Amino acid sequence: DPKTPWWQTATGYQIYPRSFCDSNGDGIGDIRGIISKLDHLADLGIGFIWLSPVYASPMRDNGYDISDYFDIAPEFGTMADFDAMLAEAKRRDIRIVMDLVVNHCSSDHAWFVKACETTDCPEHEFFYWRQARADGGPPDDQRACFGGSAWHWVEAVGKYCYCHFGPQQPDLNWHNPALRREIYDMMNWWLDKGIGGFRMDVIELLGKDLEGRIYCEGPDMHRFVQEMHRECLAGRDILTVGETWAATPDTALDYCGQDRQELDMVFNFNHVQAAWDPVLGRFGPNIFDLPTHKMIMNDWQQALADDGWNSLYLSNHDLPRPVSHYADDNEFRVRSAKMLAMVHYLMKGTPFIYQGEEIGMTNANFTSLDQFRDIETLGQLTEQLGPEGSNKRNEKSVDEFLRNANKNGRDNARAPVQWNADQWAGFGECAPWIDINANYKTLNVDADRADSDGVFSFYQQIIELRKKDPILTHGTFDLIAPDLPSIFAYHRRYKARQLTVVANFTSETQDLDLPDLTSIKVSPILSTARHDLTAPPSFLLPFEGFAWIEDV
Ligand code: ISL
Ligand code: CA
Repeated sequence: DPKTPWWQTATGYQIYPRSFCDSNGDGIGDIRGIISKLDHLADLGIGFIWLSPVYASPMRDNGYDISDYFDIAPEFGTMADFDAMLAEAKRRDIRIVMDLVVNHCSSDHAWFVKACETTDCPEHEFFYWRQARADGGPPDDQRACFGGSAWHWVEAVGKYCYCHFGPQQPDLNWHNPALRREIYDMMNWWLDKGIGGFRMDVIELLGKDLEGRIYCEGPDMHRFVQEMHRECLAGRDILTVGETWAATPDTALDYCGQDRQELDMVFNFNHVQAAWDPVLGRFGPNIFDLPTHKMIMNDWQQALADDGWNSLYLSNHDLPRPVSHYADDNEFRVRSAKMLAMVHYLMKGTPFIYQGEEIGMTNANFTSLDQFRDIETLGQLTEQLGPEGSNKRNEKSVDEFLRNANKNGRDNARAPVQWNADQWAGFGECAPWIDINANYKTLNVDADRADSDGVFSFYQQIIELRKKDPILTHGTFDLIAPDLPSIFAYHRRYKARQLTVVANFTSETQDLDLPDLTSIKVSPILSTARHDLTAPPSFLLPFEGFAWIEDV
């Protein structure tokens, strides 16, 4: 077999610490809470954790606004807790991949504080400053991701500062060499501690060209990622994955092609955005369409067939719950959860499971605006309906916003992990910082794990298969019947063996008369509903999935 890096057979698991497990009864998940659940993750079989930020932060964006890259936020614990987590994870053969948020920092970071005190300190150049227009307005009309102008007026400096996300997340000026040196030293400090690599937050935004109004994939971005590779990543046995909303099958290899010396893989968001309203974005209605989804998956599989590597995921801390978004979170919830995992995690790439997905958790379904916590959701609320008291806010418009935020807002994934049926769902000992989904009494880790036919045990099987069967690591990918509106089917082939995956994305039984399907006796490897199948079925039950391997 070709030489296989560990991250090609390992499965990842994303932890959003605030919502994972609260060890000390303050309502906020923390590092000690994570340590207490490492056995759960070891049982699942994962090889690494992607840990969302735990660094010191005022938490305006729940840690994606870092005020000290060398320290741990007190609500999450201490550096000693972090080191203990690293060691405890290592004991279980689990690596820890850190979130690297270096497109911006917090306005509480010492760099920004100094940058505002005086203009002739090196730190002042770490940020982007512009004069006001003659009328006092911002240099241009760019909107911030979380609402309002992207140009934030800083009175002490008498200039505008560029903030792509929120006004307290000033963008870092990557064209400044001293800034880059600071970042690389910081990265090496963490890598020397023995972490398993980095997930790189909005890496495509580095080196933006504000004059030319090119924010994403600007002219110097790849140069900086290559420099980062030379300075920090080269020669280390780590995993790197970039968050890239703009990457396409045509540009993916610019980040992860072997000869590029940049990253191991990126997160593809083409399928995520394809389900968003073209104008209203994520807060518009959901327009998920299976043929489009299949085409995008196929394009990425083909583009990275021989070079680079795919990441595979169904959700993360910014996205809705997969059963709610792609399938059914009600009657067929369990079957849907298994089917989605089967279809996506048997493709070529490294799966990233988001916390709670391994038991098929569902969207939060809030009923009132005051339950939302997310800076983006609240910012977009104001952006779309005006501030509280505005005449654009009425029962109808609020209802509609609620409906859309419940479908696609970021708080869906941030409701606490449901561990058991006790009060507070076993998350902690008091009301958490964000509401628990009422379905925790029946939908929880204890209940699901007690069921040998539950979602967890199905995920265990997938993860185990990925570790041991090279067809999953190296096999080719061929989509079957791309236009079929209700069925996702594909083949993978490696060394005279063929894997076939078929799945029904609808709530109705579907006939299965696809071309390219054999009818000989086969060995099923995964089945989401019927366990007595010994040949490819002639129909699929609602949300049923089936996978088998045969010699060819
Ligand atoms: O969906 C989005 C764009 O409309 C944003 O919510 C998207 O999540 C963001 O562009 C990129 O996300 C990453 O960086 C953000 C942070 O809030 C997210 O949690 C993180 O994943 C700023 O650091
Ligand atoms: Ca806590």
